[in-house]
Amino acid sequence: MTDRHDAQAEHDAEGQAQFDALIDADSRIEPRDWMPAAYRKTLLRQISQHAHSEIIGMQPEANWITRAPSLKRKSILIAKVQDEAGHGLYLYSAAETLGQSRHEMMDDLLAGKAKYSSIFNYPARTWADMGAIGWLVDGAAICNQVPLCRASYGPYGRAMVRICKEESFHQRQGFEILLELANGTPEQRQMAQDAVNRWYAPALMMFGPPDDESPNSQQSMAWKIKRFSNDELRQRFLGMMVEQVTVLGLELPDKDIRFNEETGKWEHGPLDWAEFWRVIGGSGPCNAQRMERRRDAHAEGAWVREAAAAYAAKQAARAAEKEKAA
Ligand code: FAQ
Repeated sequence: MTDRHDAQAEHDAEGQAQFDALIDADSRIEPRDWMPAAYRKTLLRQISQHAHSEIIGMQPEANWITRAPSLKRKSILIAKVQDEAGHGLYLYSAAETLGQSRHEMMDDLLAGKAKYSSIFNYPARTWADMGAIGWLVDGAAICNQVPLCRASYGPYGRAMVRICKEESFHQRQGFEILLELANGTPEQRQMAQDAVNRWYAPALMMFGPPDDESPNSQQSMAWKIKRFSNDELRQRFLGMMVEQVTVLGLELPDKDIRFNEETGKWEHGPLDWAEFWRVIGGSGPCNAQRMERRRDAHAEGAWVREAAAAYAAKQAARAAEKEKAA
């Protein structure tokens, strides 16, 4: 018993040393490598939350597919929503390499145990919201996710490369929707400004709580999962939006935005963090609706999962028979 215990302790110490060396060298941890249990848990938490966000995030835009103003807009929006489904799948696959099945992750989401991004609990009221979501929400997503391409866990970083390429297209399509509306009739312009007004603060809050209220940031940065803090990325995003909004000819609904010459950082006005925690806690404007729709979609898709499982079982049985005969 003691020998086994000693051998395990020695194995863990060696594993930890190798892990530390890989992190120090800015190298990658791969699924079969030894990793601390807390590193695995943090990754599973972040990657599964991220996957759930992509899947729930399909809803505000899917809501507008049937009402898109032209065939061209409709096909672009369908493609974008499909991309989000694909992002969810890459991310569930990356998370599965850490030892939890997609099935279990989905059960946690449906049971209300797993989080997804706060931003997807806000309603998409008009067509201009498709522009604001693309420009602000996908813009914030890219800003947060480009550094994740260098995340220390290999499968996560690699999934993020493709996701970021697609998010970049998403942001441009959102910007272009707003640009067209901003240069349209006074009503269209007002609709664009109204959408920007409603999505601005929730998009800033997507980056997570302020650094001094972010319990996970420090350790995640030490493990090189996160490369920048929540506030650093929020400030970087704000700087990008300040420039781009001038091209749109619209305004960000924040009188307090300023560039602080001393710190070299962009600053914004106060954000309603009580609202943020309320939304995360399940009491945002659309939480109940989003979860109900997800549960319905899951139930409606049961026959597809059953058919796929039956097909896979048939294939496996056929392959086994072939092997036996050979
Ligand atoms: N919403 O200690 P921290 C997209 C939670 S994808 C909900 O700072 P961390 C694409 C956090 O989980 C958008 N919960 O946490 C798209 C933690 O709770 P826990 C999703 C949030 O992990 C576009 C607690 O608060 N992106 O938009 C949020 O170090 C258009 C304390 O926070 C990602 O998931 C929030 N906004 O930093 C799709 C990116 N913020 O777990 C469709 C990857 C914080 O301890 C249409 N994730 N919390 O119970 C990350 O970069 C990080 O996880 C952060 C949070 C930065 C989100």
